[in-house]
Amino acid sequence: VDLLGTLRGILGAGDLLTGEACAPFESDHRRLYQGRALAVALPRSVDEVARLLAACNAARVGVVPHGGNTGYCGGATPDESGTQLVLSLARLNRVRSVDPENYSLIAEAGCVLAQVQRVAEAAERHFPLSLGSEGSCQIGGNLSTNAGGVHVLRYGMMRDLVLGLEVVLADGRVLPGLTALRKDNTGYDIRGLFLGAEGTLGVITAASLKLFPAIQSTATALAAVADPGAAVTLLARLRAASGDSVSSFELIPRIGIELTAAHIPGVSDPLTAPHPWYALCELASSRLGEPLDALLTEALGAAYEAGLVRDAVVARSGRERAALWKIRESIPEAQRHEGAGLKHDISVPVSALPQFVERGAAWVAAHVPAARLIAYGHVGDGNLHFNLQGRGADGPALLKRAEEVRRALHDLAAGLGGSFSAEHGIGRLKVAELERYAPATELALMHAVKRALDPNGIMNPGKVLRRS
Ligand code: 2HG
Ligand code: ZN
Repeated sequence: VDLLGTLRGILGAGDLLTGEACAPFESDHRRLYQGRALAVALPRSVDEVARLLAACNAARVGVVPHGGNTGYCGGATPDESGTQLVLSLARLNRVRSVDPENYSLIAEAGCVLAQVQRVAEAAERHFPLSLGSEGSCQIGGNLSTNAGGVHVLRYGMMRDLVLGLEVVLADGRVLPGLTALRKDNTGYDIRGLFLGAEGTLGVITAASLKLFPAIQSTATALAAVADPGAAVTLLARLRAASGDSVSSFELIPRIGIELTAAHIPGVSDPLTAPHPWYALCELASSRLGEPLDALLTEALGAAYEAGLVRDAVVARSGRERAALWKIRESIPEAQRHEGAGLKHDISVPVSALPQFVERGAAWVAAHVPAARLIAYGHVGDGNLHFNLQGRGADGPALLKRAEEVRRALHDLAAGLGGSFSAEHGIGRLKVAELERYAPATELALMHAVKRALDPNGIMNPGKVLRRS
């Protein structure tokens, strides 16, 4: 039987794309990967997803789940064979219910993250996952990659925000699990397997998510510091001094200010003199009228007296706050303007972060002197985007050295008890890295789980694990 004919019978008119129409689904947003799809399916119900997977499983056709396509590791791009079906969850995009008293809501996989944040806000609640691509990334992708972002230090990663999941298994069976329970000790954490699995075990179609009290007061500052060590010490002090109300703490290097000011309209250096490093700090509280500005100003003043902070600016309005965040959020875009570069998404214990930066920067200076280091990100989580940027014609030469640079930096992170993938996942890009750094026993268990849940190997083949 002709699979496309079967799929057409399952889906509504216009919900199966072929030929040219597949193009937007065949490459990642950075265009590092270019695949070719058999077709793109855009189901509108869980039942359609289930029937579609059953059909693909029977036909042994690979299925590549696809969300907002904002990933960094090629996890949502089909391979070059033209035989894989891309399964877009975009039309499964309803918030099914909100339960303010239970502090939870149920959202379908294709909901855009910002949409979920808005629905929570309308119910006087807060959904805390927040990242640069929140206007286009989708909940299914956030769940499948265990997304992080800028509030992890306070609320945890996506995995920590999940109460229940609804999943369609590779053979089309539906795993119903949209509970909204904080407590539920009933055997193995089967649902947990799908979080961070990048669609290699099944397709998440909906999730029951945790909400928090609405944020009523915030205070935001950009503090200049001498080095990442000072930033780490400042964070520890701020957490203690603020009743643990630090909700973001992001490291920005001088070059981050320079590149965003050069490329992004409206961005300028808010301080009078240049400094080597900056920390973007934010406090947040659910209490109305909490004097967080005063608290932050006082804590930064004390840190200045102690020689920890060199200068600082506290935002006095929503506009000033947005301007500070714009510097941080625009770094990836500014990097794109500068041409080719290498990205690394490492994490180490927060206490080891200064050492990582020092040793990593020394390695880059010694071995890749032409590259500019742009190390920035989520200090509070020990997670840095340790990126190397080429300059014009140097870009392609830098890309040729990706393997060597990756090895040095990932070995350095591993040596400090860290990870080569903090929040961007494995996708296609880091399959070999997982094989190298995961303990052999763990890798064997991953393959065993994969075989158990997807015996025909149809779910996102070649992502996370090598095809076996
Ligand atoms: C961020 O924190 C994203 O801005 C992207 O995770 C990081 O571009 C990057 O390397
Ligand atoms: Zn990040």
